[in-house]
Order: sequence, then structure tokens, then C-alpha cells
Amino acid sequence: MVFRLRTSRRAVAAAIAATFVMSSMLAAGAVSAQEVVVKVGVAGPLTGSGAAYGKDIENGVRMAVDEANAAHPTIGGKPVKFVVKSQDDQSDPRIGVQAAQQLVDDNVAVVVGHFNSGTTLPASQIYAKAGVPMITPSATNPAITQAGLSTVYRVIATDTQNAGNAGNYAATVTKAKRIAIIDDRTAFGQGEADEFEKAVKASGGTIVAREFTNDKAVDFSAQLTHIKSANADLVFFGGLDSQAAMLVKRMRQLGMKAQFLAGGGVMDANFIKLAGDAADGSSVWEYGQPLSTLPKGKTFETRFRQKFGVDMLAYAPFAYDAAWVAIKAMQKANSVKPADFNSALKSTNYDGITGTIAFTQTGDLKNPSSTMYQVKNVAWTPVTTKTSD
Ligand code: ABU
Repeated sequence: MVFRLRTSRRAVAAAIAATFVMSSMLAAGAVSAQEVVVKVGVAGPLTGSGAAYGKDIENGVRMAVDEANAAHPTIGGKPVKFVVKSQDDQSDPRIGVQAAQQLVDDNVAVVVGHFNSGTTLPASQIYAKAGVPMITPSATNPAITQAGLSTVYRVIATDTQNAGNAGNYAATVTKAKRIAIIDDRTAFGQGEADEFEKAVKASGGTIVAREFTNDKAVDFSAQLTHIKSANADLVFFGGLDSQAAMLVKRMRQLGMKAQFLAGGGVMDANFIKLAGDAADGSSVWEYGQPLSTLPKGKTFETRFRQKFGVDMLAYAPFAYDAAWVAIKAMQKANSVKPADFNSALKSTNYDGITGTIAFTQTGDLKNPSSTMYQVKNVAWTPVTTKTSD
């Protein structure tokens, strides 16, 4: 009996002490009983050949979220903590759908992603059904925003714009007379090659060969032999950096002197490293304006390197901006409920790292830019930028 009484007194004393500690922590702002956790979903390839792109996007989102949390935000009168929830879609449309469903089941408020057009297209339907806004920082197939989904946004130019600029450039500026195209048959690669072809023809250029491969291929000898026999003087590749590098390398090994031109997803250090000497003189059209010309661009690059210990690829600034666009919409709507802040997203006017972000009625970026870069002295050098109306 005596023993029980002592234990009970100890328990009461411990409870009083715990209450005192909790009150002190609340007063100091260390914890909050009312804190609302808001999950920001990120979807992209975190394994496989596209993993570097997915990690780049995840880092961009993490940077925005950490900055937002450091300012101790309140929304709807309650303290809010943003957390990043990532899903690896392995650049596979089938796994992309599963990843999207997982994020929805995990009650994310918003998704930044996916990286690939091929995963974004089916995943956007899952988010739309659940009413969860999705902002892609990188998927550029025009069809993504043409499906009439009110929860879909894109903070980057489409391939109608970017590859369209490339096609017009190839036909009118390079003076190429015999243009060949090869694509990787993904929603992105084939899509941008189609847009390139349309623009070449609309600008009076001539396509002499249209070849394709797949996004896992490492040998392009058959396609290049055909392109060589067609006597092409410019080769456009629709696909990503590693394959672009292997392709231009093989072109030079085969003695082909044709100009090499590509679209988005190629302008990075990986291309130069893999292509070696063959990289020299290669040109690409990449989405957006050069970071070096944007007011907050250089600082972003430096801060990114300091925080993550790696150089950013092309899409981290777009992912960072996409996350901030979502956070600002929640603050404007004073709600973290997707149904509330999705309306606020539609009137976004955000001064981001990549420029001003506002959306068209279909969720595309208003007045998107794209820039042509060329490899000179083992570095990508901006040549010209075009901004669409
Ligand atoms: N737009 C660059 C690569 C990502 C994609 O659209 O598949």
C-alpha cells in the first residue's frame, strides 16, 4: 500500500514536471500543439538512368520548403510545417501511376513533378481525380496541359515553344539544307522531335531522314548510317543528355561533320563529360533564360551548391519556383486544403528564380522563354533567348 502511494505521488510529480516543460517549450516556440504538417509531394526518377534529374528536382523543392519553414509560417491562424514526401517513379509511366496514387493516399497537399512527360501524362489524371494540384517543373509535352484538368500546372516552356524555336533556328539561321531527326520514342523525345519537324517545315526547311531509337539504347550506328547516306548537314536529337552525348560521339567516330542540335534535357555537365571532344560545337535549345542573366540566378546556384554539395542540373530552379508558387497560393488562400488554394494558383503572379510565373487558362506558363546554348571551350555558352507572347 505504502509502495503504491509512493508510486502514485511520483507519477503526479512527473506529470506536473512534463506539463511545466511543455508550457516552457510552447512559450519558446519550440513545439506547437496546433502545428499543421503540410506534405509537399515530389515525384520523379530517384533511381535508374534519370536519377540525377529526379534528385535535382527534389533538392529544389527541399530548398524552398526549408526556407519557408525557417520563416515559421502560419496559415489559417495555425503554425504550419512543410515536409517533403518523395516518390520514385523510375521514369516508368506504369510506376508513375503507382507513385501518384501513393502520394494521394499519403494526403499530400500538392505535387511538384513528375520529371518525365511520359510519367506526368498518366499521373496527372490521378491527381486531378483526387483534386490535388500538380506543378511540373520539367515535363514539356504539350498534351499535359491540353487534357482539360483544372489541377495541372507547368512552370516551364512546352516543346511546341522550345523545339519550335529549335526548328525555326535550324531552318533559317544555321542554313542547313538537309535536316535529319532521331528520337528516343518517349512522350518527351518523340513529342519534341515532332514539334521540331513541324517548325522546320513551317520555316521552309527540308527533312531528309526521320529515325528513332529507344531510351535505353547505347548504339545508334544503324540510324546514323542511314542519316549519313541521306547526306544530312544537321542532326536533331529528341531525347536526354546521356544518349545525346553518345549519339554525337558516334557521329564524329563515323566521320559525320553534320551540325548537332538537341532540345531540352541536354544542356548539362553530364553531356560534356560523356561526349568528350565530340561535345564541341554542339547546340541545344533549353527551357528558360540563362540563370546568369536572371537577378537571383547566380545566388541560387551558389546557395544550392552550399546546401547540397553538388552542382544543380537544369531543373532545380524550376522545382524551387514550383514549390514556392504552391506555398504562396496556400498563404494567399489562407488554407492548406487543395480545393481552396487551387483557385489561388490560377491567379499566381510570382517573381521566381526563373522569372515571373503566371499561368494561362490551361495551366501553362505565360510568356515562356527558351535559350539556345552552344558548347565552346568545354562549357555551355548562351547564344540567344526567345520569349513567346
Ligand atoms: N522536358 C525535358 C525532359 C523531361 C520530359 O519532358 O520528359
